[in-house]
Amino acid sequence: MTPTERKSYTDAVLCLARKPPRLSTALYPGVRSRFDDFVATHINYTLHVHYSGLFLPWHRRFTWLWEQALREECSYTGYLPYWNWPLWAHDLKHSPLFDCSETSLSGDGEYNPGEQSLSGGGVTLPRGCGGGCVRCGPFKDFQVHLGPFSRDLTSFTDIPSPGFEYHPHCLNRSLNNFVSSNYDNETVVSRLLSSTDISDFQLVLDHWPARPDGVLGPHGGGHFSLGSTMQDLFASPQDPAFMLHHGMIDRLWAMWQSKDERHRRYALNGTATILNPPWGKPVALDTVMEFGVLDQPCQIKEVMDPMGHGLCYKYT
Ligand SMILES: [Cu+2]
Repeated sequence: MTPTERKSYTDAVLCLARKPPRLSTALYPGVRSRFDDFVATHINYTLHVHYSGLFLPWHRRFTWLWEQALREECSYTGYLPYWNWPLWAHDLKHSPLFDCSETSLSGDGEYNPGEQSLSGGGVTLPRGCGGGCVRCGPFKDFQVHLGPFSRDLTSFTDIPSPGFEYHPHCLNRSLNNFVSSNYDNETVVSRLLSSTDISDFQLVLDHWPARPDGVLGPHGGGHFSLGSTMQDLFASPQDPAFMLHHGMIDRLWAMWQSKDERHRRYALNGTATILNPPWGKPVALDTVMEFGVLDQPCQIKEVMDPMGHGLCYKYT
């Protein structure tokens, strides 16, 4: 993107953050803007659309709806950008995305001496470079309203506290080259694109190399390389980088699908429940996905082709 195109994108995002929400603030106290409608919708469906058969199709439509809102409600004339991870995986803060210039998505947060390294499942992720509030670039002093949620995936079966409560706080970033260079590099992307079937693709995306302990794949890697706002499984769309991260995931899925139309275009695997428990209902092409106030429900088969059913986009 040219610098002008980048600026028009962040201007449109800031515009959505100033527009009134469609969700009721009485029912969803933390929803204060149109931007927050997207965050709350993501929170609402989190326990269905992650680590499950709904992950790829649901986020495809979610990012498309975001692009539509930017265009229809904020006069954006460009496209949803994607974050091409390997280009800057070794040096996030000098990336045009995160250098904190006026044409970036802002950059690192202020240094927070209290930020800890993260351990779990046999891996330790060293702390990032920031850990505090973002104080420069287009999202300088940006206020988010929802979360934070606990990182523990296994301790709940319903939307946990703080739910949709109003908790104004700053956008937190902590750029982490260790995470991005290990989990979002060229080798990982090539491995993802050479996946043999959809379950292999999903495994590489979320756990690579394949381990039951939840080692990060490039999906988690992108989330964990940016800081605590982006690490939040429920409320991560509050980091303006979220949609670009998912743009890249969608791009790689689309590229992978188009390499073998017959076997991959409509390939699905998994259930409609997080972590695919044995009792989860397997997804199928006629499984209905919901988007709350963002859109009518639609069937999975309507999003399997980015050029079909009114989506009408492609990646170059
Ligand atoms: Cu998500």
